[in-house]
Amino acid sequence: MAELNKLHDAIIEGDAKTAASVTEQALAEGADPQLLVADYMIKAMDEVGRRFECGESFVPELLISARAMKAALALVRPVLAQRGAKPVGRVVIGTVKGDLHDIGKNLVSYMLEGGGFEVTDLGVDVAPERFVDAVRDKKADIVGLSALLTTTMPSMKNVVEALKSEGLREAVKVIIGGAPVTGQYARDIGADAYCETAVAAVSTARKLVG
Ligand code: B1M
Repeated sequence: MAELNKLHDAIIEGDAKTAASVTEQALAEGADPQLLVADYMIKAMDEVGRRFECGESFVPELLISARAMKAALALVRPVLAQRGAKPVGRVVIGTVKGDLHDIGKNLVSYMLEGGGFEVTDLGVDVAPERFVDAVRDKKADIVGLSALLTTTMPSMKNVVEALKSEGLREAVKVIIGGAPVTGQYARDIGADAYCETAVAAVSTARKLVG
């Protein structure tokens, strides 16, 4: 049996090779991919964040941990995607302008795919007009916005405003998330929902598409 605590520790230590091999073994043994993400990967990144915040580690450590997390996520993604059958809705998702954090956004994207949504991921540093164009082109039911910096949160409001001025606001639901974001902020900017976690994003998206 794969030793899942090794996955947690490998992400903290930035050991991408071990993170990937433990994930691969666990999946081959039939481990639940959502459990791997929620109980080991996210918890490891929480610890990475805590160490950074209290000055025990610095940006290079963050980067190698992020790389290890991505290596493990890349293996989980196709397994989650296989779970979805007929798309239950279309989602356009991205990290807002000025913001390069993509781990949380990727998790949300993969979980939504696993939950049966067709997801178009625009990546990071996405300008409001790119969200608007993608919503129109993909005929999206939901647009998902992620922000990890207090300085980039206002870009979420800019997306809502851009959707309004292009006459698309009534056609699409807006969900937002990311560590500094709150339910109050969602209400303030006129988004439809705030989701604290990737798992919550799936249940919220399902409710929003009825
Ligand atoms: Co940055 N960073 N970072 N960083 N980084 C934070 C966010 C910070 C809180 C650290 C700190 O100082 N305490 C701080 C922000 C402070 C603030 O604004 N209040 C910060 C800073 C300051 C910066 C830089 C400015 C640092 C610098 O250069 N001096 C810089 C900014 C770059 C930029 O974006 N322009 C920067 C850079 C980086 C790295 C590149 C080194 C790296 C990112 C690597 C990458 O993403 N590819 C990084 C990291 C790793 C972090 C921390 C440590 C971890 C973020 C993370 O991946 N968490 C973070 C500290 C922290 O959060 N404790 C920090 C794990 C992830 C699973 O959680 O993203 O919260 P999270 O996603 C969750 C939920 O929030 C939710 O679901 C996810 C899973 O359940 N969620 C959604 C997220 N999006 C959602 C969307 C939804 C729904 C739910 O619907 C659409």
